[in-house]
Amino acid sequence: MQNGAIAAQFEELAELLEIQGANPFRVRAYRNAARAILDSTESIAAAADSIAKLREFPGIGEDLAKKIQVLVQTGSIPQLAELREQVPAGVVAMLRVPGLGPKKVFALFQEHGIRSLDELRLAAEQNRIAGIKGFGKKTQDAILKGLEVAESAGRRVYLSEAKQVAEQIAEDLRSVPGVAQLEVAGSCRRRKETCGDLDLLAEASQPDAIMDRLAGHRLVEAIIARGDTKMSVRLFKGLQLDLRVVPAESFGAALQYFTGSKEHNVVLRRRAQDMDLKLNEWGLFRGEQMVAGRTEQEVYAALGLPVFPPEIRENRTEFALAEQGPLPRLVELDDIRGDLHMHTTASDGSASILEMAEAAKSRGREYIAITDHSKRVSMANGLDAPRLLAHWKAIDEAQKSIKGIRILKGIECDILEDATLDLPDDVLEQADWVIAVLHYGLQQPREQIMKRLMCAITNPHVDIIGHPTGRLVDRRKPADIDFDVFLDACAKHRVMVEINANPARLDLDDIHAAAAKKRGIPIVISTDAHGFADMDLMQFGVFQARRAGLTRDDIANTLPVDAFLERLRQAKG
Ligand code: DGT
Ligand code: CA
Ligand code: CA
Repeated sequence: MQNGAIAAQFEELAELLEIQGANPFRVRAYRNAARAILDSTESIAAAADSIAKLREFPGIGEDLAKKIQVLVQTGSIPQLAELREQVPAGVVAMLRVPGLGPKKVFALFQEHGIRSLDELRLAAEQNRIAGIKGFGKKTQDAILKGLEVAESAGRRVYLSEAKQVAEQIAEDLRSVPGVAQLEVAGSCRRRKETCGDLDLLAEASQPDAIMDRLAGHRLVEAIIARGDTKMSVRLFKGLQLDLRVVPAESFGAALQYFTGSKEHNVVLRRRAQDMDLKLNEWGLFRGEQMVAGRTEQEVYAALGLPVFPPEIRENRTEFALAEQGPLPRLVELDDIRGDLHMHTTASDGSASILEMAEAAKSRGREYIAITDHSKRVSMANGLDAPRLLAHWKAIDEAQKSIKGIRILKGIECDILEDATLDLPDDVLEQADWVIAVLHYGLQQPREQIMKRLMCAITNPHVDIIGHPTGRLVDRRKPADIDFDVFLDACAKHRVMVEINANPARLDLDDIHAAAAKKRGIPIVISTDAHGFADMDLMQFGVFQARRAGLTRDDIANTLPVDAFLERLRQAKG
C-alpha cells in the first residue's frame, strides 16, 4: 500500500468527522497525519509490522499507529467504513462547493436533510437556503455559483487550453522582481492530451511577491490555499494551479520531480536507490550530501541517463531507448512542411482556397491539400462529384495566383455505413490526395467497422485514413477497431495514417501512432483546419507524435513536396 493511498484514507476520515461536528483537535490530528504520511519518503506500509517503528514517523502517535497497522493489514479502517455509512457521498461532495465549509454542510445535512449536490441546487434555486439561520441570500448566491465549480471539478482540460493559460500565467509571473526561473511542469509539460491540474515551479528571492502577483492575476478565480512556499489557486472551469517556490540548488530536482510522470519517477527513484543514492524533489543525495539538483541535466547525468524529452517520460519505452544509445531526435514543429487536411467555404470551412493557401504559406508551409467533405456530410454541405470536380478546377485557378506554396487537390471522403465510399472511383482517381474517414455509424459493431476500413484501405485511390477512430478526447468513444488487423492492412496496401492535430481529436493517439511506426507505416500530421487560426494547431499533433516517440523520418509531411508526391506515386504503383 502506497503512502498516498494511506494518506487519502486519513484525509477522508478527517473530512467525515468534520462534517459530523467532531472535536476539531481530533480532526486536525488526522489531517496532520495524512500530510506527514504523504510527505514522507519512507514507505509507511513497510513499517507497519511494528507500532514502535510507525511511531517514529512525525505526527503519528499510538492511536494513529494502531489504525495504520489495521489499515495496512486489512485494507481498511473500520471507523472509516462506519462513517461512510452515516454520511452519504453526496454530502461529502457538498464540501467541494466553494463557500461551503464543514459546519454549513453539517447544518444542511443534519437539520435540513440535504444529501446531494442536486438537492442543494434545488433548494438554492427555490430560495430555501436564504431563510436558514446563518446562511442568507448572499450565501445562497455563492452556493449557486460554487455548484458550477464543484460540478466541473475533476474534469480534465484539453492540453490546448491548459497550455495557453499555463504559459500566460508563467510569462506574467516571470516579470515579478526576484524571480530567477519559472517553468511549467506536470502533465502540461509532458504534453499529455488533457491536464488534471497545472503545476508551476519558481525560483524566487521573495516568494511573497510572486504569490501576491498570482493571487491578483486576472485568470485566477479563487485562492484555495497559501503557505510559505506553496500556493494553490482555482482558474476557469474549476482548473487548479499549484505554484511551488524552491531554492536554486533544488530547482532541477523539483522540475524533474513535478514534471513526472509518477511512473517515470518511480523508476528513477529505484535506480537512485540501486546506486546508493536518494532522489526526491529536493535533490539527489548520498547520505546527507547533495550530489545533484540545480538542473534537470545534472540530476539525470548523475543517474547515468540522458535528459528525456518530457513527452516520453511515461515509463513506456524511454528507459529501454536510453539503454540502446543516444536518444533519437523526436520530430519538431519546424520539421513539418505540408498540411494535408483542411476545409474551405466549399464545405464547412470559413475561408477560400486562396486565403487558406496564403495563411499556410505565412506559417511556413510549403504545400497543402484542400480536403473538403464529401456529400454524405450534408450538414457540412459536403461535395458531390460535379461540385468536387468544379472545386478542383478552382484549386488549379488559385494555384496560378500564388507562388511559394503547392496546393494539392484533395477530398475527405466518407466511408459509408454499408462499407462503400461516398464518391465513385473515376472521381477519386483524379485527386492528388484522398483521405478516407469514418464520420457516421461509429457505434457499429467491430466487424462492420473493420469491413468499412478494409473497403477504404483496399481502394487503389485512397492515400490515407483520417482520424481513424473518430474519438473525441474525453467526450466520444473511439470506434471499435481491431488495431492489429487495421495497421497490418495499412502497411500491406501502403496506406498512410493520420494524426489529426485537433486538440479534441488527437487521433491516432500516442500508443497507436507508436504501433503504426513499428510497422513502418508513414504517418501524416494534419490540422483539419476549418479556418486560418486552426493551422496553429499543428503543434498539438506534433506533441502527440513526440509522445509516440516518432522522428522526422516517421512523418511523411516533413518531406519536401516533390519527395512527398514521389512517395505517393510509389505507394500507388
Ligand atoms: P495531471 O495533473 O493529472 O494531469 O497529471 P500530472 O502528471 O501533472 O500529476 P500531478 O499534478 O498530480 O503531479 C505532478 C507531478 O508530480 C507528477 O507528474 C509526478 C509528481 N508526483 C506527484 N505525486 C507523486 C507521488 O506520489 N510520487 C511520485 N513519484 N511523484 C509524484
Ligand atoms: Ca498536474
Ligand atoms: Ca498538481
